[in-house]
Amino acid sequence: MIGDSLRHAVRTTLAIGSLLAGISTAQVHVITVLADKDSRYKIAGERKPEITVKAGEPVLLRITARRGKTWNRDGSIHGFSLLRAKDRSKVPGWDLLLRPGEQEITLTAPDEPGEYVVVCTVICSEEHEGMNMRFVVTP
Ligand SMILES: [Cu+2]
Repeated sequence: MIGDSLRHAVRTTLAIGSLLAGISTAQVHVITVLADKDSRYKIAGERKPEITVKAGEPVLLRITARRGKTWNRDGSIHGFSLLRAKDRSKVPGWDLLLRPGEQEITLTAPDEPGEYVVVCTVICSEEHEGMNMRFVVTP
């Protein structure tokens, strides 16, 4: 009797869990980026990497980072920091430090549509200043 109700409770919990998982994976915008050893962001299939998101949408950033010539004492090898293009101000929650290998970060797209830029914040080589990419938020 107790066993039955426990099994029922477990089944119900699993059902709700897979339902929620289905909803979240359907809505989240997965973006795959390579922060490469030559101090460049790369996106598969794009000659010039660029990210476009919808204002306020959930984003799963899947980044693989490869070590350049230099890195931070704390082990960060590249940064991924989002700035508003008009005044270069940082977007809260989007100031990331990357470790070697693949990492996944859950984020929320900025609420304000417009032009942004992603910049590296780790001095990763003499090419570091050129490590940036366009980021567009659509309404
Ligand atoms: Cu870098």
